[in-house]
Amino acid sequence: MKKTLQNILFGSIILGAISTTAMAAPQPVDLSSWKANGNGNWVLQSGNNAVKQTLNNNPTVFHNNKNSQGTALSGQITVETTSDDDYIGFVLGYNNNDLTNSSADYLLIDWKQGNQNYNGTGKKGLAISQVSGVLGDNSGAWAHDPSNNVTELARATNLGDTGWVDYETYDFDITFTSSLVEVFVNGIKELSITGAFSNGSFGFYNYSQPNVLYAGIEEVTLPSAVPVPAAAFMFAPALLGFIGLRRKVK
Ligand SMILES: [Ca+2]
Ligand SMILES: [Ca+2]
Ligand SMILES: [Ca+2]
Repeated sequence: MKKTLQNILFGSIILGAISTTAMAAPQPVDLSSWKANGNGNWVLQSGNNAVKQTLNNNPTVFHNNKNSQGTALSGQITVETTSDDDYIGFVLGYNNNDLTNSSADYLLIDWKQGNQNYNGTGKKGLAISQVSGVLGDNSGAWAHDPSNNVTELARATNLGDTGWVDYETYDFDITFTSSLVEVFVNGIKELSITGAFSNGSFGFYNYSQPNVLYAGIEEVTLPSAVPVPAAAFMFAPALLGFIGLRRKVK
């Protein structure tokens, strides 16, 4: 388990719950049962623990087709080409075929490499948006245009105006709950939003960017929020100290 995921889990324990069960080390997620939507070509890699999307085309999603709220998700993403400069990322709270669903309601985490005028101005950088309806090859997906169903909620703290780099592998960690979504890149918190988020699946997202590899995906169920037992207040200072020590050595 990566340090960031451990910190998220310890943070959750302090905030709301004590788990009496030892957590098993997460296993890489088997992607062979995931579903592809839209105009992509998602090619499972040997072992079914990685997938590469190969087409420069309209929005496409590859998702786990189950409710994923209350989980912490992690893995690596790499663009394996120097060609093009477009969108890579994730969806949260997605339901099958939402790309073409006029009633769709989910979160889009997208990251563009370079600025580009096409359907409006597509800006480089990492952001999170609310999708409310069909997501197509238009100013919604390209420029986060609310009139085409995409409303940008926040841009990343450090990477909000910074594109991804060709052939560089990024670690990501995502916390997905009904009221909080956080995104860490290489262990650094980049996005944190609160709200009332709809349930649905976790998935990968590409728009107009070929040769995007997703690998090492892990999913851990977060401790559910329950009233904090008195013992938690005894443990919390020790845990905080522990996390503080870990953060200093990053
Ligand atoms: Ca490029
Ligand atoms: Ca482009
Ligand atoms: Ca393109």
